[in-house]
Amino acid sequence: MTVLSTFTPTRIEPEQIEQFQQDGFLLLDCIVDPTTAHRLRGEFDRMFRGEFEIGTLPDEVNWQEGKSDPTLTRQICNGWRASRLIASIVLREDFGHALARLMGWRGTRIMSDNILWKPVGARSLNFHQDNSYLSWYEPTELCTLWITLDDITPDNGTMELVRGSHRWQHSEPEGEFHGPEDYRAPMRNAARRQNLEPDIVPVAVPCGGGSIHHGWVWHGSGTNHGTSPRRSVVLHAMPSDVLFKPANFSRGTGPIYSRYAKLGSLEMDENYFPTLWREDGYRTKGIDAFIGGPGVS
Ligand SMILES: O=C(O)CCC(=O)C(=O)O
Ligand SMILES: [Fe+2]
Repeated sequence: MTVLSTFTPTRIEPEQIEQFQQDGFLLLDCIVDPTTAHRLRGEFDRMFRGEFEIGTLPDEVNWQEGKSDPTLTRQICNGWRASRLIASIVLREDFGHALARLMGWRGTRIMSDNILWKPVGARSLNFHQDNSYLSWYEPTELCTLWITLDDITPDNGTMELVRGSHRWQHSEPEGEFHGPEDYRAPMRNAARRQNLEPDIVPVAVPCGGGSIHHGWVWHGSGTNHGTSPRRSVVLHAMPSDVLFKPANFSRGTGPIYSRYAKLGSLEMDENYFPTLWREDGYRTKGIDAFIGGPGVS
């Protein structure tokens, strides 16, 4: 049984930490309120039409209206660079605090955000372990806050998490990420190799709710067979003290995010991977001025 936790980001309870360590995830009843979810859905419309508020392009624009395959799930990564509304969610200090508490980190940086929109009929996202894409920094740790902007129904292609799979062996990415025929196959193969029976838990929560999952948890999502779209805002976060690992830039998402590596230094640049929260009170200067600038009401 998975209970829906109440999410008070600055007050993560010891029982929530225990459940997170056990299952590798938490399901949450309310992360953002309905008004915020409504505003975010409007921003999704604009961004997938190619209207980027700031004029900066996100790091990955994998779908645009009129140009891209309508059967694929729409995806933009690091939308926060292009939209202060997205930034006001994924750069929240209290979210950084909550993820650090669950992971036992001294601080939290954003690795990237993910803007996902699976319209009715749009295809699956392949099962994967997030950390297997991240060999470009170390320690390779990630924690993800996933927020749905629509009510989840049993058939509208919500994310599925496999309980306890953060303790499974680490697997390499396998197959196409967008729209594979059998989206659960890589996870089933991994389970078979280890003689394990997967316990698949759909993130079945109301609009504004969501989940937090550990970077080694297996997850993916099926085709949207429902009657309503499924949109999510995702914060992928890493520990504040990570460093680049130059030998591995060519793997996973390394070729995209290594463009922010400094010359002659393995340090992460605060401008591209800001620190959301740190136990000593530090937060990257300028985030709040950026978010609060004119144009965000
Ligand atoms: O929303 C989904 O279907 C998958 C999202 C995902 O892979 C993630 O949040 O790490
Ligand atoms: Fe993922």
